[in-house]
Amino acid sequence: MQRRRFFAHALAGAATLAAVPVARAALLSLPEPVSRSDPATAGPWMPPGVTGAGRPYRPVVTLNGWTLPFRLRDGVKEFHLVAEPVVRELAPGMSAHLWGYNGSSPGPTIEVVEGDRVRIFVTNRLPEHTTIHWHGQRLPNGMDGVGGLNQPQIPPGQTWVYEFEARRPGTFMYHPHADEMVQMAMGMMGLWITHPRRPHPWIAAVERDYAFLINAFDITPGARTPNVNTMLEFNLWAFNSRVFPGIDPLLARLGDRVRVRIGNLTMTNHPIHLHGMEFEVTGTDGGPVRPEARWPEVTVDIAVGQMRQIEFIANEEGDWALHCHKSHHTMGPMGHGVPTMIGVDHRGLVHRLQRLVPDYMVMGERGMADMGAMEMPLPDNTLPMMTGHGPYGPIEMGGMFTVLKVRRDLGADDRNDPGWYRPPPGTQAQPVQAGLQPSHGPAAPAAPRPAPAPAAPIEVHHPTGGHHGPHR
Ligand SMILES: [Cu+2]
Repeated sequence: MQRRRFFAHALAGAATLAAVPVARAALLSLPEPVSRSDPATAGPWMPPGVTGAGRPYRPVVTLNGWTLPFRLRDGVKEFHLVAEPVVRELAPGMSAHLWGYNGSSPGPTIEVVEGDRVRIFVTNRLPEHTTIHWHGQRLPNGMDGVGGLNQPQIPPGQTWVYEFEARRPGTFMYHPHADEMVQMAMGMMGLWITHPRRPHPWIAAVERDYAFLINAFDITPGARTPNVNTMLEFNLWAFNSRVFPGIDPLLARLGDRVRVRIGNLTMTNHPIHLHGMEFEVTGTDGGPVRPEARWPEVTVDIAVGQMRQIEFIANEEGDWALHCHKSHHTMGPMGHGVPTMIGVDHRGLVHRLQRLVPDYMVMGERGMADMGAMEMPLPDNTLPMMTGHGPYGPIEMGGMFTVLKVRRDLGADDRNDPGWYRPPPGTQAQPVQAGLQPSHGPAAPAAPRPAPAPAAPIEVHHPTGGHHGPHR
């Protein structure tokens, strides 16, 4: 009892001072750490029987991620994060040896309500020291997590505790502020969502609330561990440490108001582009944006270290692309040194080269679209440059790309992938039929023209015929 009381006192003191190590005796009372390595999107998590200090909220869905359960003790929400090496499947066919939290990279999402008192235990199971910085939060300076500045770094094997009040509603993140370049290149980061305590004039109620972090890795084809010194030449562009086609789709019922919270922890900016509907930026890591300060967009550039919260009404049915608009960021690993081969005549060269390099193949003499369908010899544990199949063939993407699926027949909160969209007849691009004339073309020339040769019958391909059934 005395030990426990001492522990409580230590924590009460800590709340006004700084992150502190947890005494060995107190480890017994730590919340059991919860771990999850499954890369599938977990359903939204609501604390059983607890809504915290605030009103019930609509929980967020972390794309290919999950929300960390907490323990409520004396009115404080207690979380336990474990910084540790993890194995993350980036997409089917490739796993990476990363660092993360509680079995996954990114770590689990922390989801609380404005005004909640939050206590986070951090156990360091990495081979080197770490800290956690709570990006965007109002908190006591000693809880800000900058190693050397606000606290000593947390040595391997120790558990430290942070405690503060979640003062502002909004979209935030957490990441180390210790050996940052290495630890973030290895995948250490997570989301933090603070829901408003009461109806907020600048925060709309939404039917769907999604969140993900943008991250990037440089993993040599065939290897599993990121190169941690890379500054610009990353080759795996990810949402929540997943690359297309490993990124789950976002689902919405026709008419839903949808919020997507996106944070960027890479080394470059990412213009995130949504097809089909325009959106507004309704919040940043600085908090909700006043409605009169918003404007419509279809692309939002997210700079390094920024978070953007976009919202739209999903009132157009279909499968709408959601992706980074930097075309290299929707590609898998590629050789930047490959020369442009468009127009080069390779005839007679290939078999001579293959005597020297057995795997040699001609690439790109007609553009690179062929690569989307190509079975190339790749090292083990390596993703192709362009991949992913849709109902009409290769999607020719490979990085920061996913699909927003808007459906009329989806139930409220239904999270089952409805498969690919089938456009109603007459609403899809299709090949032109032979003999078809433009209906509003220019006036016919006065000069006589030679009679056209009889047109050969042209087979009309109806793209809907290629439907491959629901995609899982
Ligand atoms: Cu990008």
